[in-house]
Amino acid sequence: MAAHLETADIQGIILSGYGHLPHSTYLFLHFDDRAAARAWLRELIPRVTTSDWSREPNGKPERALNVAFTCPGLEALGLDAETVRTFSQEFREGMADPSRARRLGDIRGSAPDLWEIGGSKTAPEEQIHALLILQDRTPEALETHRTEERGRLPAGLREAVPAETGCQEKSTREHFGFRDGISQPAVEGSPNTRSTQHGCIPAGEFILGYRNAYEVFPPTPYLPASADPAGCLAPYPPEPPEAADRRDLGKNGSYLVFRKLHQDAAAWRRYLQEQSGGNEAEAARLGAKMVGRWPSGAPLVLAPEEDRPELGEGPRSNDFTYAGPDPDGTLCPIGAHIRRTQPRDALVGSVEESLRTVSRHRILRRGAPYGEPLPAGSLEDDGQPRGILFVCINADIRRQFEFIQQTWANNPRFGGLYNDSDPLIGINQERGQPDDEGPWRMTIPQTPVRRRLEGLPRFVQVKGGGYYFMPGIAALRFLAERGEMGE
Ligand code: N7H
Repeated sequence: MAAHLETADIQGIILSGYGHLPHSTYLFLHFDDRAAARAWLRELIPRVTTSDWSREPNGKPERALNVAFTCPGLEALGLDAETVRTFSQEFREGMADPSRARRLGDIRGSAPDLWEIGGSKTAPEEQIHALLILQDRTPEALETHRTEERGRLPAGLREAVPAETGCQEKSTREHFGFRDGISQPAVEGSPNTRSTQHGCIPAGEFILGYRNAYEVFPPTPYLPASADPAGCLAPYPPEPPEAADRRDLGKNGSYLVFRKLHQDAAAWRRYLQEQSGGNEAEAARLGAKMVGRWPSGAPLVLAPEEDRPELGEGPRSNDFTYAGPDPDGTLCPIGAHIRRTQPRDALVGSVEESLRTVSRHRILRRGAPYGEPLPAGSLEDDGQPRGILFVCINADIRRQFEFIQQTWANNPRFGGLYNDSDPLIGINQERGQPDDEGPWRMTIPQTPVRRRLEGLPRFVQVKGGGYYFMPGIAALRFLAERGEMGE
């Protein structure tokens, strides 16, 4: 039976992509003063959007506000070292840590020492402590919202780096020309979930305090009950026999991954043009083979020959598998971006085994494109910032986000391939990198002979990132009111 989710305690962005609020802004805050930070948080909590929309006038929030913290941010709020140690290692180390960067393939032009946000060269006084995400219906409403929230930042709190702004309207395409954000896991027990043909993913894959795909509770941060005399927090562990002396700081919270990913749209267009000898239809076909969907979102498995926009909309857009119709990747290449990042029933062994394994490596994607599109037809980079503000939610960063990036996207031998990489987010050729360090390729099975794309440029560059903890509402209150211990 699906677990009952405590929606009023779960931040709204965890269970909803807020499709009706496509305009988003990301404020990166630094706390200079602990008391000011706590006072700000206390005052912020009533405005935090939860997943309980039962009292919203039109059944949906008019605007959304969600908040998450880095590990230094929790320390700056006064969380003691012993409690901080109960958070996951990857969260404590942070995305810019050399061992995380190695796993993620954040090297050369994507290395954390070059980042604009959260990089390894960030001075202590510029460190990011909190991420405030605002979402609204229109750019004007977003501007008003941002001005209001900025006006509420007290002395002792400031923006560490410039804010980012994204837009994920249904009609807009990301910078390589594709519809994005189509496939999301269905979360068991969520009010917003429509189950897919393969059912739902257990809530504990995305929310701490519920059973996950291993049927156990995900690791969660905790603290001694003596630190929570008012009993704000849930018992830990979440089921009997409870340890009477511990409280669960993670309950109804999650981990949020942020990545600023620059897209070189001109390089993408040039590469497709070169590889197709200037034939537009062939360029579109190759682009679709690299993504696994056509620009409309129609999946290649269902529309192998040409784009069929009616298949890019609605439930059909996600109603497909690989093992039966396409075991060899003739319709959708095994190395295509969507097949690597969610291999569905075709990863290992039987269909059931594959689905079970894949269910342990899912993420809820919540990001949005940023920047103006490269003008139509242009093949030259105009130097403007554009890309995706990639945001995803998962209960276990290492087993979910990092695994997808490292073991599926960056893996040269993924799915029986040899020396290929994800054409969108893999470690491909950077400007000036000698050809013999390659081959940076992608295999497209087809008859009579397979096609090999060689010398794939690194179209996507990492410009920033961070690992955040997004607490439940009770835990937010705890952090604001009682977090100071052992001082
Ligand atoms: Fe990807 N793109 O816009 O071309 N992605 N992605 N992604 N991605 C997907 O199915 C893209 C990135 C996933 O369930 C689509 O929603 C770009 C990272 C996953 O079938 C398109 C960038 C990671 C899926 C893109 C980027 C992922 C997915 C098809 C970087 C994780 C769902 C639309 C700039 C580490 C797969 C859709 C499924 C789909 C694009 C990044 C993961 C069009 C440009 C970093 C899990």
